[in-house]
Amino acid sequence: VRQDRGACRVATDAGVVLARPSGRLQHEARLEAAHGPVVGDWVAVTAAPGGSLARVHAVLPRASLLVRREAGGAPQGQALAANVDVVLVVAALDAPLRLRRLERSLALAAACGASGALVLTKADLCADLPRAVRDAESLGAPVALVAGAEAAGLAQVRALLPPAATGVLLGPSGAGKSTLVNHLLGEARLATGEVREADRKGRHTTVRRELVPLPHGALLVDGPGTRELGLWVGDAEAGDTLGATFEDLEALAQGCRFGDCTHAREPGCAVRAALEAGALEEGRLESWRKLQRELAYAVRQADPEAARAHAQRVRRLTAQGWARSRHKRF
Ligand SMILES: Nc1nc2c(ncn2[C@@H]2O[C@H](COP(=O)(O)OP(=O)(O)OP(=O)(O)O)[C@@H](O)[C@H]2O)c(=O)[nH]1
Ligand SMILES: [Mg+2]
Ligand SMILES: [Zn+2]
Repeated sequence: VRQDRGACRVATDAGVVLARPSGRLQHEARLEAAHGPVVGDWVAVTAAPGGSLARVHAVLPRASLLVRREAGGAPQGQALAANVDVVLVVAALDAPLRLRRLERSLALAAACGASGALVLTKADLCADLPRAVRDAESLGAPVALVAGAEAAGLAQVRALLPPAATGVLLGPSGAGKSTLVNHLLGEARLATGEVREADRKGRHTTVRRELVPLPHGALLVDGPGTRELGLWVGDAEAGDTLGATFEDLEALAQGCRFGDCTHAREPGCAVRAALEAGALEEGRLESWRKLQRELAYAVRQADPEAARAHAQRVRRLTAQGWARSRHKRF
């Protein structure tokens, strides 16, 4: 239910205990971070005699794993939470919505085998509410509109999180994630922080990921604000879809003359036709392309078989390229 430095908190039938992963688990987690226990995991744990830390021996198979690509350095996944049903993408309405970022977060949820929904907070501070809602709804995910502790908004969030479902809040610092949890709890249990007046950004108040049982029976994971969200997939089977976010574009592409249309210069391209007719925004098409590439890369990383096939293809193409350029030159 919570990750601390070097230890974790595990909910057991005897209450929440502090536990440390076994040597073997720690070793595996060093090799591949996602092997270690993360918030939302079911684990096998034994109590330790004499008040020392309990021991986590194994992580049970996961129904889903929310992972993002770690910023910078070698490409690797950072597990955010396990057994996630719904990702609640949180955005505050005291600043313009950044649709591309929301789109990316929804795509990450889909790639990790979870469903995605948008939670727009600070509706009380929004200058043009109808427009914000229209923009958010254009992304094809359910939208909840929250204004502080106002009951209607909280009911919308609860409707996205059925009892026994596990949700994760995903959004930048200052978006109001912890505030939302507190309102759902009906008490100020989690720390919240003021945003900076100048740019409405938060101050990274929440520093640990934590799973909170809500009174209506759902579980909700709060955590530090996330700015960069690189696509990654929890396991090879889960992710080969960008989900509902791009369903309209995928349907459009079905109308292209060629099955492998890249929507660049091919004749009979339905996607370009929609662009030219003004029915589709260039930025959205770019975002779709970029996320498709990122997803394909992430799937290859998760699936050694696919990675090998890709490497072979690249080698073959490069060899052909070499052969062709030699042919040209001599
Ligand atoms: N007016 C208004 N303010 C809100 C609302 N939700 C949150 N806030 C304020 O926004 C600020 C940031 O809220 P937090 O809940 O700490 O934000 P957070 O997303 O948890 O931020 P980090 O923990 O830093 O990632 C606080 O001052 C809240 O009181 C809302 O619906 N309306
Ligand atoms: Mg917080
Ligand atoms: Zn096309």
